Amino acid sequence: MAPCVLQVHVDILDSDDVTPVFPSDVIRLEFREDVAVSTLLYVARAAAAAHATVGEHSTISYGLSCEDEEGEGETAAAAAGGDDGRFSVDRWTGEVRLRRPLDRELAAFHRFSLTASADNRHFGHLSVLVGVLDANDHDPVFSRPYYACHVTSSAVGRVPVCAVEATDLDEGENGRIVYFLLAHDDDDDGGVFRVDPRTGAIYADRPASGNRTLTVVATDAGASPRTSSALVLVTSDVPANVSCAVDALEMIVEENRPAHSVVGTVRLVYDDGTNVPVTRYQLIQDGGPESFDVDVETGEIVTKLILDREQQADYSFAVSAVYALQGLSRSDQ
Ligand SMILES: [Ca+2]
Ligand SMILES: [Ca+2]
Ligand SMILES: [Ca+2]
Repeated sequence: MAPCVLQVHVDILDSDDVTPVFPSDVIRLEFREDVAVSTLLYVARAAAAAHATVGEHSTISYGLSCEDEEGEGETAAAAAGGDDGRFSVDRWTGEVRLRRPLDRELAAFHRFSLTASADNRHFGHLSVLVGVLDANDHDPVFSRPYYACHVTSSAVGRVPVCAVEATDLDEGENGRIVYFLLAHDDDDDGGVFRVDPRTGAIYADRPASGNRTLTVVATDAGASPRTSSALVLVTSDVPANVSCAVDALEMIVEENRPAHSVVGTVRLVYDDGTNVPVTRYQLIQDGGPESFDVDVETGEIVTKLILDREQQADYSFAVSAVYALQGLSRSDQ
């Protein structure tokens, strides 16, 4: 019998002939940490291998896998998403999307690998490096909810009476803190205290008596600044000096003005010129008809009747003020 000869033709393709090729080995991307989940980050495009037969190896599918810290090798758990599922790639379109939020304060850098394959056996690789840029997503945080400050007579000027401190986890201007004191509508500090906007040190420009509460604010320098505040409880052993200040020691009023015409106002002030909170003013007239009156709350002095210069040209009287100071009630004339 004649031998049956079967001619077999074998094409040997090395892996280069069937492995899809990315345009480069590595690509670097950068996104702000507040980029929305589902955002399209990148579209992978691998070219079919040169010798791939149309209809056989022309359909490329993509996959995504984590790389380890050093970027060497790949973990086996890969197909669905890289970096604990933070990123995903569409198997057929190559669209890479964000699946979980970025957070620069936790990870400023991510790395994963895209794969492309036409036969599910030979894979082309693309390393993707994602840099995470800062967004201003943290408020300044004070080291304490409130601070205690004690003022002495000598602690004036260049020596800070205390210091506050706030930190901000953001980067650059988003984390640079500026301090300022909040002005209270009802305070009469008259600018006694100031805070160094950069260091948070608090200074008293004048001896300040009495206890008070300041509000210190920390704001970051981001484009949309974020702020927080803390209380500063100030105690003082500076004795309060109280003195009378009269708008005009010599008040002049024209004769024949109707009753209840305003003559002037008396005030009681501290040494620094701020008003003493007076609870009651009282007018003391020695003898004669009572020609004047004082508003018990405002210290405003008014006439009680029509004055006649020919009858009496000068009047003299005293005003007493009752005020509370450090728990004591005092009366000054
Ligand atoms: Ca963040
Ligand atoms: Ca911030
Ligand atoms: Ca941030």
